[in-house]
This record gives sequence, structure tokens and C-alpha cells, in this order.
Amino acid sequence: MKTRRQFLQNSLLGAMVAGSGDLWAKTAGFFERPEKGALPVVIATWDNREATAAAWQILSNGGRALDAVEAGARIPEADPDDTSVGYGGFPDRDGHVTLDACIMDEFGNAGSVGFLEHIMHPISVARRVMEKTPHVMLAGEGALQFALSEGFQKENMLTETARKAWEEWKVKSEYKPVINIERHDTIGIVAMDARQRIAGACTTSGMAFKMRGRIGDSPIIGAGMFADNEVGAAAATGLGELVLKTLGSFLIVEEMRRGKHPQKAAEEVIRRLARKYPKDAADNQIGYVVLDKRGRHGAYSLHPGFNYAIFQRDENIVKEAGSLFLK
Ligand code: SD4
Repeated sequence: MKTRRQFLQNSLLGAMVAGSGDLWAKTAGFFERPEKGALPVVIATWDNREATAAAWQILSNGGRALDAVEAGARIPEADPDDTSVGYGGFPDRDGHVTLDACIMDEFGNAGSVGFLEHIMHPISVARRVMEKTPHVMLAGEGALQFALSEGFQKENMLTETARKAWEEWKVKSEYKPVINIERHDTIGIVAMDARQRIAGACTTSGMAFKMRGRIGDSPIIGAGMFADNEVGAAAATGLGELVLKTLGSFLIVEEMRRGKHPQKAAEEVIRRLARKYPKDAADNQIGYVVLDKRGRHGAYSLHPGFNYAIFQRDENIVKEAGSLFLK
């Protein structure tokens, strides 16, 4: 004989199966219907329009958000003129270029590398960590060893320009974060594809002339980037130490989960960190780009000067983000 509980369980299961044709309606609140024309979409920190274009190439052909953010992140990684990502990135105080990156897919899988040297595309190594190992993060020697075993080439990441900048820095050897309100290009990139799958990536050479061994926020899941397919995604740029202490990207996604618009979620998190770390916030820049499940976006920073690239509705544009502090 069936117990009342079994009966309830069975009828609930029956209702779920019968109703699976309109999963959106049944699970409203989690699986938000996208706004009209909002998909696909990709958004990146700074004027990384070449990166959003590379991502769009994949998204507009019905591709997967994960492939799109990886393709986007690879653009500044290979650009010798971008002095805060990959090849051409400024070295640490000992003259070594060390790289941080992370990536997440629509299932919540994550991969990351920290303090990785000699590899042109840390974002692709992060993806391999996610897809081919039981781990989330590999660092330093071990990350390099894994990359080489996966067929990545060992290369010199220090360009002549970066080496000269380091020589000049050594004259004074002043160790303070040079990350401020001037333009820098660490890329955090989040996307949603035509099938409403959300993914994110983040890649950087970190703070210029940092201490050897320093790892920033960019490879830390929830700090430099966080993506949750039910809700949305966020990515950070700026003083990594401050992002690390506040787990900003995770927090923004959680604010959206509680119902906030991406813009309001970013503003809330920036305000909160400025309240908690007023001195750091006054002297340093942090910026976030945010995307939600409906295809709406937001961006916000501590100080003026933070911009972002967004490719949506066949248009690739740069926008100036609002900021907590005014000029
Ligand atoms: C870091 N968040 O390593 C990075 C730096 C950055 O543009 O965003 N630079 O702290």
C-alpha cells in the first residue's frame, strides 16, 4: 500500500515530467526568461572590443558561451601592447612575467591557474584544469608542468617594452600598487549564448612589479570572476587585494539572486567595500562588469575612468561605467 508521502512524491514527479515542456514557466525565478533580443551577449572589462568581437564570432554562430569567453580572453593574452595581460604583461619585481587566469562554464565547473610562467594562453590552461583534472586550481611549477604535458609551448613572455619599464621601475623600486584610475586592461569577460548558457573568464599578468609569488584576485573563483547559470555572472578588474578581501564577483551574483538588477548589485558591492576599506577604496580603482540571466547588464567602479565593452544586438560598443567617487 502506498503511504501518503509516496503518493505526494509520485504525483509531484508526474507533474514535473508532464510540465517539462515549459520549464521556464515552471521554474520562474531561477530560469528567467531573457529580454527580447538580449541574447546572445558578451561584456568585458575595459575597451576590449577585439575580445568581445572574437567572442561574438562564436556566439552569433550559435556557439557556446564557454568557447566565446575563452576566445575573447585569448585576444589580450597574445597582444604584446597590452601590459597587464599575458604576453607583454609587466613582470614582477624580479623581472618575471607571472600569470593568473580562471574560467567557469554553465554547469558551475571551474578551472584556474595562478603564478603561471612562460605560457601564452593561461586561460586555455585554466580550461584544461577544469576539464581534464579533478582539481580547480593549479599554481606555479605544477601549473607549468601540467601546461607542458598538455602540449602548450614554453615561451618568453617578457617583451622589450616590458623589460625597459621594469628597468626604469628598478631605479626607484617603489613598491606600491600602480593600479589606480588610469587605464589598464586586465580582462574579465562574461557571456550568455543563444541557449541562455552563462560562462565567464578572467586573465591577467597582475599588478606590475608585484612581489614574486603574489597571486591576485583574477584566478580566484568568486573574487576575479563568478558565474552561476541560474542567476548571472560578474568579473572584476583593479586592485586584486581588495577584490580578494570582499569576494566581489560572488557577492554581486548573490545580490542578483536576491532580486537585484545587475547595475544595482554592482553598486551595492562597490559601496560595501568602500565602507569597509575606506582608505584602500580612496586610493585604488576597482571595476566590475555584470550580466544576468535575462541578458541585462551592469558596470560600476570606485573611481571615474572605468569603461567596458559590450557586444549585443549586433553592436560592439564601449561604455563608460558610473562610479562611487566623482572626479
Ligand atoms: C590583479 N585584478 O592582479 C588584477 C589586476 C588588474 O588591470 O585588474 N589590472 O590584482
